[in-house]
Amino acid sequence: MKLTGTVVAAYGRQYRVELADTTTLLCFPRGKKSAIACGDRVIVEQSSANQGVISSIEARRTLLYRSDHFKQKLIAANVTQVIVVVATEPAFSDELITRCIVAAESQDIKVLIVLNKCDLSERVAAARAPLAQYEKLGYPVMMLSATQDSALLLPHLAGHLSLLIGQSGMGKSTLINSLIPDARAATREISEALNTGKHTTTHSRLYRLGTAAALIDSPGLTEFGLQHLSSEDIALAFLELRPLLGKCRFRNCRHDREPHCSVHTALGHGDIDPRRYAVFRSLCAEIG
Ligand SMILES: Nc1nc2c(ncn2[C@@H]2O[C@H](COP(=O)(O)OP(=O)(O)OP(=O)(O)O)[C@@H](O)[C@H]2O)c(=O)[nH]1
Ligand SMILES: [Mg+2]
Ligand SMILES: [Zn+2]
Repeated sequence: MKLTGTVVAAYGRQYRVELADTTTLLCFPRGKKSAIACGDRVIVEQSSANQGVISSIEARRTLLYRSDHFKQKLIAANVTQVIVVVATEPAFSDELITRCIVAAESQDIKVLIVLNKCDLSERVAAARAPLAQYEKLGYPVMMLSATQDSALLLPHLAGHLSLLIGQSGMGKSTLINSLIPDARAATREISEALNTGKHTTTHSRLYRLGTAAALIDSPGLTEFGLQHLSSEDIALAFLELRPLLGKCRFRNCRHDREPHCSVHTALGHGDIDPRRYAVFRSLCAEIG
């Protein structure tokens, strides 16, 4: 029997697929090679009461993945909103935020930044300051505490498949548990008790929030390679560069040290944040 379902968890070569009646099947892909992501819509042939074989993947609306010289790693499919989760502690990386935004922009996905753990009030101001650059570009920044007022997020979730992404320890899984009471996602307390190491969440997992919203929790990022993007993709993913593209003297300007470069002029005028420009250059250098 052929059924349509949604991949709600992807671990190694096994996938948990949710069917229309909300039951789930443990599934394996047909054939050796598989590139299936959490959030994928798939056609499944049920092989037993609780198992099945994935025979095909439906066309994706969006696909997020990481890549370096050696490998690609799928993060999630069909996401319509990327929620970058940072926290008042531990410290977070500006560069990683921009990489998440670039990945989202390259797929035309909406971006929301959440500053979590705002209950640690003495740390809020320092953590908030570096986020102003993103707000200036038009990315909304929400300040909340997963343990106290996660409901503030609800109006932003309606109608979306949102991906929670960010470094380890920022509170992504805590947010999931607070928004979805029966989620039971493992959080740091649990992994410390079990001594399972630094990253608590080990694979992406989709959770439904009522019928009109869903969230994907993902493992903490330490790096986010974007080698699959072209230099044009990268430039277009920086909103502040978009109006400048095509205005340099050289058509193939790399906005590095070329004369009469519109990006350098804007940088000199303080119209572009030097930190963002630095990430732009490092992304370009990586695809070299
Ligand atoms: N004070 C405070 N602590 C929080 C809050 N949210 C999460 N934490 C704590 O932060 C730690 C990490 O939370 P997790 O939810 O496991 O973090 P994560 O982002 O899912 O981490 P990975 O799965 O490793 O990527 C836990 O000890 C949480 O209790 C918050 O709003 N306030
Ligand atoms: Mg987690
Ligand atoms: Zn230029």
